[in-house]
Amino acid sequence: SSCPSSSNSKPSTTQTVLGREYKVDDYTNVPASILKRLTPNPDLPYKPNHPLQLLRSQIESHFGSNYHPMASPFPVVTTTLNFEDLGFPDDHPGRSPTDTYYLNRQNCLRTHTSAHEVETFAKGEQRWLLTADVYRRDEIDSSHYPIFHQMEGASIFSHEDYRVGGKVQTEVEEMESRLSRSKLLEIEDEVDLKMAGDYQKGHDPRMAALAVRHLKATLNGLVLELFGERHRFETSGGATGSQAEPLKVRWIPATFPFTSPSYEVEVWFRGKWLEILGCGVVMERTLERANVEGKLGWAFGLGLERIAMVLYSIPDIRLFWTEDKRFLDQFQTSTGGGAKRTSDGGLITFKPYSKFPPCYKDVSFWLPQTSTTTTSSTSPSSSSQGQGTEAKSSSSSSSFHENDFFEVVRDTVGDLAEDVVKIDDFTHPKTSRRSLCYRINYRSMDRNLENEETNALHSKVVERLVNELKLEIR
Ligand code: FA5
Ligand code: MG
Repeated sequence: SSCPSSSNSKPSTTQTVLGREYKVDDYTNVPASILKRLTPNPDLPYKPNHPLQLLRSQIESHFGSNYHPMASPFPVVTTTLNFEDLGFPDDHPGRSPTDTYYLNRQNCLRTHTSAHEVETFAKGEQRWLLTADVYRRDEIDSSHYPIFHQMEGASIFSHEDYRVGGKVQTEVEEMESRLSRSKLLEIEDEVDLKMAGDYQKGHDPRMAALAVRHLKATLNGLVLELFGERHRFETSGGATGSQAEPLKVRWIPATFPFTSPSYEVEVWFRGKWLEILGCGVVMERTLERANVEGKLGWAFGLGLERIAMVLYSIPDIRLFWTEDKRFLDQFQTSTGGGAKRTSDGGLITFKPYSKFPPCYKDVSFWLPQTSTTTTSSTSPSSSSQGQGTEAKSSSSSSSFHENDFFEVVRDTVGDLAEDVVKIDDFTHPKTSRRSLCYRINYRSMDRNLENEETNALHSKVVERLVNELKLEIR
């Protein structure tokens, strides 16, 4: 697919990514700051005992030898793999260049590990786990980062295995009875099948229902493994689980173009519902594209950072990228295999080292005037709509999209931006021109930022906003 480099190809019309060449076109939007972080063999680019690595191994060993851990594939995928094969309609908001990094119209940085479902099933894999770096243009705060990691898991069985008393039923009953004995898990599941999406046309509803039960028992077991012990530890001060509150999990109906029925799983943890994964019964389309016949099953995709932040009390997503030993050393006390415990049997909890002072800088600007400005004062707010179909409205007026603003900030100052919030949104009553004000909070995780350095960074950001986004500073 990539054109061979020839002496007459102009350097400005192609871009080389890890030795592969991509033709630049009107969709190309991957900034240098992201390009330089792609790694040739992105098998979690971390040191041993990095918290993401610990979490990944804990999940892999929980799933055991039935599930084959796959190597992380190359991060650039075709839009066919990332979207079309999975049934994303052409106008799905997740496909917009405001949300996705494109090398060109045909190739993007994968936005989710589901991009590898078709290939993996096509290899004949039936029960597998695949962990990889994924990329999304998104807002800037303590839980969003343009690069994060997902783990995809899937399990398919042949129709034969779904018969009464067959392999699937046996496994389901085993898992369900283990869960009910644990008494640690309270599952809220008042999901009406209609809301979670119908069983698929080609599926025998009894098989699909059993696949859903298998999915639920499997993932409830994972939740118990990840959060159960910690929960017991916290609510009863380390005592045994007898009087501990059960861990609450809920299954929320969801919509993904590549599963039906579909769910999001949330866990009640430290006073909040935390979304940890999306999942569902794999669309027939996916298996057809993979040339797999006579099988059905489920897939899930979970966000490793989000879970690790909660499990290990990591307050800021940028910490996963720090080289600071004060962070990394805290996870070195493993006891081997899985390693979620310290040497004295406690659970690893990150102890934040002293925070350096923040430094706020505001920037106010008028949006560029466009020919047909249907200015609306409703705030566009968060742009991330994930890979489901719960589309949020993106930016209202003109061609401005928040993610372009965030990208300039990220690309200019990197991890020195802690968060960016919109603090004003105003439309002039006479001219109908719209003005926005954002507050950028500059703070290093590792060192003190001098005011002069921050000023210089901020001026650079402002300069790029003017030159690249044509914003008029107020
Ligand atoms: C997906 O990406 C689907 N591919 C998941 C899936 C797989 C559904 C297989 C069905 C079958 P979503 O966009 O909701 O869905 O992301 C999945 C998880 O990734 C979220 O639950 C969250 O834990 C994590 N996540 C999403 N966006 C971010 C982000 N910007 N930063 C960190 N973690 C994120
Ligand atoms: Mg989601």
